[in-house]
Amino acid sequence: MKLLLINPNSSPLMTEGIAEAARRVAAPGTEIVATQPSFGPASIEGHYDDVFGAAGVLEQLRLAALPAPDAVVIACFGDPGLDAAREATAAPVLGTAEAAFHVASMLATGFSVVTTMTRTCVIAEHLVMKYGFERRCRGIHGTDIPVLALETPDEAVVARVEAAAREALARDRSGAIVLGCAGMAGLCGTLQQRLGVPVIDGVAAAVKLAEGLVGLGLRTSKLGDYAEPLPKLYRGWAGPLGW
Ligand code: 2AL
Repeated sequence: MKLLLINPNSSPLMTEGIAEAARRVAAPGTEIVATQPSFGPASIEGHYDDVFGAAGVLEQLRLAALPAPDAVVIACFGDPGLDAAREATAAPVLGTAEAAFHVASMLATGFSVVTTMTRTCVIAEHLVMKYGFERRCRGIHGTDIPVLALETPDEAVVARVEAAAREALARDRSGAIVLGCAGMAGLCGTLQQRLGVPVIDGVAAAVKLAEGLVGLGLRTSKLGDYAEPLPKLYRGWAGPLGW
């Protein structure tokens, strides 16, 4: 199967790291095609960045239409453009946060999220509420590590995430840690080894869930709000993105 992995930020180096993490867990028959938008922010660290990241996801989804991917993963913890992408294709589309929350909930009664900039915590909080995980998510913790510092993480960065995770596990009485940034994908194995609890990277979780959905022959419902967008004129720079 062809899995389109879209990094919604415009950093090719981060795309490479995320793609590597995805390929480590992908089944032999899964081809990971990784890409990032041609425009927009180098990292997504707030609501403003998120809007442009979402538009970039749709740009890449439109460009990848032929041959159509069998599944799509949006590799950013804010899940930018997830609902819109589900309108734009019938292939299953998975978000990083959404996939991580589902997987964490099957491994522990409660989980904590450890993320990047503290200001992004509210974005994760909104997603917890949107997806209905309020009863399972016991805390969301910022580390104030900039997203781009995760492109080439040194031991100081890993130690900061580890310390935040340890504090979260104790303070929240959680049994699992969800990594709150796609850029943390490469740290997952090390952190799990050091913490001794399940550590969930949403990118890997989304890849495996996508393979599962494709294996089950399931596609996105086109009944209701995930039906194709209504055709209309898109003006200005967004012209080519109109349906
Ligand atoms: C992210 C992410 O996953 N990619 C990005 O650019 N920003 N999320 C985050 N919480 O910082």
